[in-house]
Amino acid sequence: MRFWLSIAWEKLGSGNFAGYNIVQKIAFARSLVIYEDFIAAIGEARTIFITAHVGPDGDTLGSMLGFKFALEKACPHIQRVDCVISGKMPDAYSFLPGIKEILRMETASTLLTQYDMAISVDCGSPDRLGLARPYFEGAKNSANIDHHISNDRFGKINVVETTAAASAEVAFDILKEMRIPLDANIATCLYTGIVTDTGGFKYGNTTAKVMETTAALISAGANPEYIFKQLYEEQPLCQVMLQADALLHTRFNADKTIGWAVVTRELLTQHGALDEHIDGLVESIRRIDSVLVAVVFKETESGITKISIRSDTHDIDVSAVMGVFGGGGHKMAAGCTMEFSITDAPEKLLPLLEEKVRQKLLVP
Ligand SMILES: [Mn+2]
Repeated sequence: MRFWLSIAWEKLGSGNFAGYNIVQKIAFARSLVIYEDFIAAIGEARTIFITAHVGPDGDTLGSMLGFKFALEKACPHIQRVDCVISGKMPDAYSFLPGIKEILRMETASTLLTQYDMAISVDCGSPDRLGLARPYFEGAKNSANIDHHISNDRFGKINVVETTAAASAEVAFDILKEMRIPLDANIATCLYTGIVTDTGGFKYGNTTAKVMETTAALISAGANPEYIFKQLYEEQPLCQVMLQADALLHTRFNADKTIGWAVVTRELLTQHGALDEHIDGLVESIRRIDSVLVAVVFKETESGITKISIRSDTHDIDVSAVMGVFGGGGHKMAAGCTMEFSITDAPEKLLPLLEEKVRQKLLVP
């Protein structure tokens, strides 16, 4: 431990870390120690299972595939790397290289009964692994690679960097430490993870380190114009119309500091839209000048309600409110699943948000 800390200290003094603030430097020094455990575990593994949370996003898929490409390319001792998710796969990321090789738990028929090593990326809690959970827990060794503040350290090895903007940034740091050279495929996947989790480099998590990482990814072959177009400029008509409809019916509290939209199954059917087409709606509500907290309530197929929530200020921690209902995420972007119907869920959640907003407004 001491040995690694001294190496970390030396590296930090080397001038390669100009973009790091002090919190990031300390986090990096601590991470180096954990990276060693991870790298040693990879060295011993012949079969690897990579999984992530249900309802994967750009960071989830980009990090999974980035790892897959890197391990296959640089670790000849590894015989197979299976990327598997539970539940539906969104269409929006079909441009990612290797995306077709991601298996779905529901239909995968070639999985091993036990893997040497399971890696979970971008997932804060084992509950969110869905059907992949027994494979993660049954593997001989496991690593939990993530950046969510609410992460409950469920792996045997936990590389959880809460100062990182994206799991793809954590993946980049690990690959750098493993001295695996990047190529265009790895870079495209990791770039996608970072661009999606920083909202296109707009959120407060867009640090100098993020920009340095991004620069390295572009140098390695990621094409920002192409990736941006695939992510943001190719929305299906049903998505635009669904969101226009939901936005038109957005409701507000008295002083319009809380805005919420309700998406029922009926509304989705009316527009011929799928659950994934709701992505981005909560940001549209957050963008309204008076809004401090934006919420989207989505009725799920099983009749319970999923919440997606955003805070417009560092002073309101919506991840804590989601924790009350068993959810979590980041301070300014979080979510949960409520065991209430789409009509009851707002009544349960909104008073708690009202209280949070009042507390914030009372402080000068
Ligand atoms: Mn993420």
